[in-house]
Amino acid sequence: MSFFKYLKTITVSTMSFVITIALIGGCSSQQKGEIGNQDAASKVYVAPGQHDEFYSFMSGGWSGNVSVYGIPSGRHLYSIPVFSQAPINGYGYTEETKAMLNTSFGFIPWGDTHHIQPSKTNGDYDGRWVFINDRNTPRIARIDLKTFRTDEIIEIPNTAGQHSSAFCSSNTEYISANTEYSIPLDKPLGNGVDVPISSYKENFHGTVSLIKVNQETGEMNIGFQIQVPPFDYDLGRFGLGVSKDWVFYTMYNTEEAHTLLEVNASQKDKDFVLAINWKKAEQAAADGKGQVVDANYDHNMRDHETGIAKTEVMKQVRVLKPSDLEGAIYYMPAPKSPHGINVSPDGEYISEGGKLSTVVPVQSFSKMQTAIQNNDTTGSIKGIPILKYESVLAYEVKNAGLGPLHIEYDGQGHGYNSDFISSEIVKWDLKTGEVLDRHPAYYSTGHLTVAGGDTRHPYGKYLIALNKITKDRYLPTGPEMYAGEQLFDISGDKMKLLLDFPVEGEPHNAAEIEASLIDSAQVKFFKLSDNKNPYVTRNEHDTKVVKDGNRVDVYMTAIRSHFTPDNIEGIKVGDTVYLHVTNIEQEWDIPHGFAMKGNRNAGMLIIPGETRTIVWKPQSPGIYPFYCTDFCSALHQEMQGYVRVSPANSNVPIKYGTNKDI
Ligand code: K7E
Ligand code: CUA
Repeated sequence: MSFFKYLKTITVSTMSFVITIALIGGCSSQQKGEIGNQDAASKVYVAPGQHDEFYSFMSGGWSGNVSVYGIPSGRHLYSIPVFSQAPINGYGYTEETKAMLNTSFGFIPWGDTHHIQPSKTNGDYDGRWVFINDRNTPRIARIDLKTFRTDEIIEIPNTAGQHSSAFCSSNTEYISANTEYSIPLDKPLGNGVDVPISSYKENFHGTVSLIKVNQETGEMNIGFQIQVPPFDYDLGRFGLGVSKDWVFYTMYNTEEAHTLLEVNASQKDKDFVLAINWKKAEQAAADGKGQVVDANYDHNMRDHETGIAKTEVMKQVRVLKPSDLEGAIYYMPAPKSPHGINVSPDGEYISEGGKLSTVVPVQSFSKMQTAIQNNDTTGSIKGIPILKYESVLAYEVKNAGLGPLHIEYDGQGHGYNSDFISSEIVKWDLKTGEVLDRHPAYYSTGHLTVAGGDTRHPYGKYLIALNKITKDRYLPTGPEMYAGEQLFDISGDKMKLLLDFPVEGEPHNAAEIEASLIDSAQVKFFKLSDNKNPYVTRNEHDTKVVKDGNRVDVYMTAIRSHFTPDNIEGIKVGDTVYLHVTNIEQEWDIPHGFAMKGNRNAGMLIIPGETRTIVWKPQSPGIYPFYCTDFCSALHQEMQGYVRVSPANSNVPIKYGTNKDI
């Protein structure tokens, strides 16, 4: 054993000992169900300087973003701005990033993220991208895992309350996104959008959208939509393995209620899973089936050359009807108001969390195929045949707890479901549905995630319960608290609770990707020579201030520990000043920040090799200091400058410089 390894062993065991003592000391945590032993502490202990085994990407719910944690430590590594402006680095405030938040409704600086899905190759994570939905303004984002940045956002027309999204097929051919709140549609799909709410049954529609992903670039484009009955499409999963050509969605409100849904959408004993053979649907679209209709939706992409996001307004979309998909679209009955749905790693089992039922039904893909061949149906709805519940059912998990919401698989022959009402995780045998273990969770679990649980080969080691109610688990932070996650060890017969950790916003869903798929490919800084931003300044000699009418462009550089220029005069009230700052460092983890006194805007963080632009409209004459916000060097405090703003009618000329009287 090397000396350092020896030292590490001592450190680990000493720390575990300390943690153990701490846990034993707190008997209240014992009462709350902790195992509180050295075993648990050492399993989540990642020594200083060591890295976690997994990245956990968590949706942020109403944060509108994605946060990234290390597993098993629960360390918060980063938050990725997606649908919400992020003053932390200027995302959505800088000229380069603003267009990412454009929509057909205008600039929308906030979102509600629910379902994160990593890209896949052959049904396993490939570490290229993660996709996530915005439920409120229907759109889907793609995050590049080399930079942990949002590279693309596409709006989804003809949908609302887009909850049943963003799910990814086995080879990232498609991302799927569906309507939760059905809406009226314009002609030729509907009778127009200005209709009475009470005409829901006649005039409202749902759509399923399949978004094609470019295999090289990741670029998304809506392949086609399918117009479906006005139910509330809730969650979905693509098949895997034997079922990989299919996609499955849960739905509620087959009652087609439009008010007091908590009562009116819970009338029927059964709702449905919608099953679509997306390969056949793709073929139907390629054959020209359906119709191409007018639409209006924004597609925002970051240009990799200039680093500037651009919006393309899209004007058309192809929409298919169930009648175009004969033999490729079916309903399978499910217990009332099902929520989560998942497909087992081999693709054979499809199970839903029937949140108002105490059983978890598990359907068999092979039985479903037989039922389709035998035309084993009980009628149809708007051209979609309904397969018989009993004909496709593999088994029901009895005693699945109260309020089963979500399901995951570990790849070792087990399924797990979360329970919102009885606050527990239930483990069952994937072949028989026999309940093998149950463990309390604190409290009211929504999604749960097994590391790699939605792939062909789940890692299976850890399960995370994403709990809604945090209550007494942490030091209180007033009336508002972050959600709390619980990490379980699922490597043995019995689930063991290892760790509680609070997380940003409300993570509805998470995905764990093994670190080795991502960490070695990280971009550390951008090559200055590759910077094609039209406002780049590659060296201090090229810095300048250009005034054209009321527009002033400041071409500025930042390097430890000064800006060039750092004294500027000749700017007047009424001018619009574009501050283009290029970080000319070429080293990892040396960002510079930029903030201007009185600017009605955020500051910005500029990564080495990049140019970022913030707009400033000075309101009154005076001297305006600016400074670097990121403690970049021992002389960081000195990284500052002054702008003189003169009255609108003054004749102070443009002058600028660093280390001279201008
Ligand atoms: Cu169950 Cu939006 Cu997937 Cu929350 S969702 S829990
Ligand atoms: Cu640059 Cu502080």
